[in-house]
Amino acid sequence: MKTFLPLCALLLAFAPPADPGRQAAIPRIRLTRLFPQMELLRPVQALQAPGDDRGLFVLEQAGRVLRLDLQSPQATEGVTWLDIRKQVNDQGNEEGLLSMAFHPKHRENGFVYLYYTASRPRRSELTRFTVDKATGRPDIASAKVLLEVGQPYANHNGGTVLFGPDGMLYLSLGDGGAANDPQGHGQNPGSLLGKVIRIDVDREEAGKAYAIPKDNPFVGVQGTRPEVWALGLRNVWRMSFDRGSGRLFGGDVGQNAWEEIDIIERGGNYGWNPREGRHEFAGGKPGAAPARFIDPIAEYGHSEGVSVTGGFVYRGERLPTLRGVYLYADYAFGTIWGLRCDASGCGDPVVVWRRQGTRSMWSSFGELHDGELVLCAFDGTESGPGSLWRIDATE
Ligand SMILES: [Ca+2]
Repeated sequence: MKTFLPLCALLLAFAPPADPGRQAAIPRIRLTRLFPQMELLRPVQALQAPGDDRGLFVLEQAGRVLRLDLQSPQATEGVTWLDIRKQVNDQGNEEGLLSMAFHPKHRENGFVYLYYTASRPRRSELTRFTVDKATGRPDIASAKVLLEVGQPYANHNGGTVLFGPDGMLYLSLGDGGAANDPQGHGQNPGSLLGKVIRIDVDREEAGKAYAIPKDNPFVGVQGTRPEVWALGLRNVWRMSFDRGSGRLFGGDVGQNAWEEIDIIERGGNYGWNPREGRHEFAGGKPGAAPARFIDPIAEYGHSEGVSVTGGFVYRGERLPTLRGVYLYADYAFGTIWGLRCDASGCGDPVVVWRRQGTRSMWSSFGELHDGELVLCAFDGTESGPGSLWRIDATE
């Protein structure tokens, strides 16, 4: 006992502060332009590379990746780090270069994974590029396609690619497009469409450029794809792992009436298309297989927005009252909400920012190494310029 108590005190002193609980207050936020002199075209993601605290990598939907120097905030342009505009098909509003993820051991192996749409035939590709040590940039000739998924229509291509705390690669794929999920992908575990998938890119198995993790939920189940991690998702455009709880938060874009936020779990079925949000979906397939659907942790109707952009749980140091709040936005209306979850559930979402005097359409959130959050915007028109913002203060 004599040695136990001081040890306890020591452990408590070093434990991270616990989340204050789902009912704790959520502050309003203030946003400030990042790189105000810079004009970007359809920025869809902003992220940092392991070991590079100074660089901010920004994806332009047409197929360019720029590296911006955070120590040169008045710069007028970024350095083109990778240009795959020739490989990318960005004809449709939801087509193009959609997401990128650095391998957790990127500093050693130089691997970076890009998710984009391509044409002839219309498809989504997940491709690995390797950074050339001499130039510090990915070599186009190093491209290795890991996965190709046929896309029946131009819309609903997902998609976020990212690594989980387990070292596995996760990718969200939309239901294939059109409306009402006409081919029934959402509920079909034999298709990769309408899913979040999980693969092991550090190993390969016969016939694949990756391996199937043994604990994926459909391993060994006939008529299914073993890559599937979660199903019943219409079009998860943005998802992120909370570095505090390890949970995967996704924003699933709705069709007629409801936008939703989900905590995406192993084997979870999120209801599309028998359900949209927490509601029965009138256009759903009759006779859809009975299943236990997981309800969203938050939803909003189409009077408040029409296309959800999933964000991040704030885990930065600079804004203590925002710690533990999951932030997400509506792309078209520009509203930003905050939401707190704890072990027993989630509280009600609170509007933390409303568009006034700007035309920002939020395409994406990004999390910096220090936990601070940035946002990518299209500035009022879908073809026009875009901008970067950071969450600067709370009120
Ligand atoms: Ca759902």
